[in-house]
Amino acid sequence: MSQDSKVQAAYGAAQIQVLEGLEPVRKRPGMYIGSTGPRGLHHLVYEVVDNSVDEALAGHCNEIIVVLGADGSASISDNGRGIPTDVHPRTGKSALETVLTVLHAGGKFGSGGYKVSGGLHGVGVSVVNALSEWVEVSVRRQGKIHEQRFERGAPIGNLESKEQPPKEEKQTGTSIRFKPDTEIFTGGIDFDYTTLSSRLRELAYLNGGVRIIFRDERAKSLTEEGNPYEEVYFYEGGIKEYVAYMTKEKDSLHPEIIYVNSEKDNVQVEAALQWCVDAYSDSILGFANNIRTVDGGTHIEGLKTVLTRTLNSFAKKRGKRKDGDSNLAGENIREGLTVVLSVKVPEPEFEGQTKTKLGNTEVRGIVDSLVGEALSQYLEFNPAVIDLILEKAIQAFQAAEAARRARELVRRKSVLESSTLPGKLADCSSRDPSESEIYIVEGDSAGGSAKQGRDRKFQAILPLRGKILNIEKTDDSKIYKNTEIQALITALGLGIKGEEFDSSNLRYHRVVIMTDADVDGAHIRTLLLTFFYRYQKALVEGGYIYIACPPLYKVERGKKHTYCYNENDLQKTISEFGEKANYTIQRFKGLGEMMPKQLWETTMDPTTRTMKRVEIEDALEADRIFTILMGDKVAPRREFIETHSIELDMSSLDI
Ligand code: 0RA
Repeated sequence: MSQDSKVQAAYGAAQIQVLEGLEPVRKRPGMYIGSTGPRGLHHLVYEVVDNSVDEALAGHCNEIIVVLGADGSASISDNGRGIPTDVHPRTGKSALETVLTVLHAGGKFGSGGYKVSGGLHGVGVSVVNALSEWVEVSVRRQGKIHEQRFERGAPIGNLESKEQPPKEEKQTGTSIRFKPDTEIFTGGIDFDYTTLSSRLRELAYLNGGVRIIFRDERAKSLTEEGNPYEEVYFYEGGIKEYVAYMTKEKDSLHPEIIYVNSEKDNVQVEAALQWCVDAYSDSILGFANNIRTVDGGTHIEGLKTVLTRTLNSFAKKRGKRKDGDSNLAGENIREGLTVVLSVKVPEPEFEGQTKTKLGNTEVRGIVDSLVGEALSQYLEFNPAVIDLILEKAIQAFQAAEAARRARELVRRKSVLESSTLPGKLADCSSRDPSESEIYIVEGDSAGGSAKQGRDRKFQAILPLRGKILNIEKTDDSKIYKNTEIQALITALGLGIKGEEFDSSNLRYHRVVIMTDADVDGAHIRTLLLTFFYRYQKALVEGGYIYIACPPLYKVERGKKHTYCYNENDLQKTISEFGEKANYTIQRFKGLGEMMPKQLWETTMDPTTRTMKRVEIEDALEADRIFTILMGDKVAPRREFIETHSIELDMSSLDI
């Protein structure tokens, strides 16, 4: 055999092996990327980005550029060392080709250290290759540019190498461009800007000093001037800046964010903590190897334990608690606390159905001891800070005690647990919560229209008078004394604040907030949302809360009429109706002005109405927004309302 044909034969054999190697991925993509829907699609980008982040974690890369191409491709470039291109003597293939065509090959070439890969993602770039119509890889390394193309997993031709232009000789890096395969992603391959930008921003926070540039070159995203839309995420302060962002609307209890960054037994622990004055809940955000651990795990357990122990010990030392006093509870100490905790573990174990809970038992003790040391040291040197934190925790402790007493009182009177429904509730006749809905309306006159207009079989009406209490600013004991809130709690079957939510007690599976389409209405709606969010977050998370969309105008011409839900609608209708002497416009100032039948037709009839389901896309963003809207700081609230014009467009609230 000639040299040439030998090479060809070897190449042919290798190619077959490759196809066999990646075939299972194309056959059962779900096994590798979870789904072939939008989640799986975005997973492809994360997979490649994770490799660049690994290169950054190893200290060889500080810039990652992600571009969504006009042709439907995504490209991820970094200035790392570049994937090695030398030929492996046994496989006869370059390292690059191996990484792209052999399952799980990525790690073998790595230099150890922490890897994002191996965690939730970590299936390897070869999976991206297998599920792409094509992939183009370009590597700058050792003064050369090496390029290779793949189609549906198979190499098209050999690795081509050419000299780098002399000026760029020292530049190194990897660029991977791919177009997801529509044969696999049958639901479409349209990347969502917000989904990707949130994750990229998060990665930039978690890896301080790494610059992530995100550019969208797709036609639909071009700016008015016709340029691609571009954002740069770069946070030198890392998670410290993350905490600063999360708390920027709140009043901080201490001027400096408490920051811990150390390592023990190869586990790296980074934490940033900030207590704020007027926040009642805590936000602890955990990550392991850059992956958000939604369900917590050993790192979070370690953090909570050490916070409780350290602060109780300071409370004694500083004479704030006497020997006989009971300890401050973890919740008391964490009130108003925002933390980002990011650990990097060599061999992470992710547990739970969604693999978002860190399982490594050794991490609990490591976080406990490292955070404990740093926190104690910081607090020793900042007695004013510890006193403020303790004061807040003790207040929380006392409020919790008061609330407990109030709750017991309430329980004894069995207001919450009795079956006596509030007098002003016009209940529906159905007893099946899954088909029942309750409309919460403002005032008796709107309540009257709604009662007459409803379908009483499955629609209940609860009119509330005036503005309900602002729960952000109130402690628990007051909540139970407020009659409007009591009515809400009993009508819905909510139980005690913060206690495990039992959806089987919920009396209606659709809770509809129906307020006037004006500023007051918007305010009441926000108060109600805040109430649900703070009182029983699971209600919002479970998708039980809805917002009714009543019309603003009725345009009438002769026997024909149209309802308009916003200014746009109105303009469109007017231009369709033509000459002005031809039609009349009625503007509804409130729900109470509508005839019951009108209210039914436009807002309550399931076959014709539109309703918005309230979702917590991002609980933290919601928390931030609630703080802006409900907190004491007036300036940010005004600014927010002005820029988001919440009266007109609830969807911009993202809650
Ligand atoms: C294997 C070994 C080395 C780097 C990489 C892979 C690598 C992979 C990707 C994927 C995207 N960007 C990347 N950057 C690097 C180490 C190479 C060396 O020792 O020089």
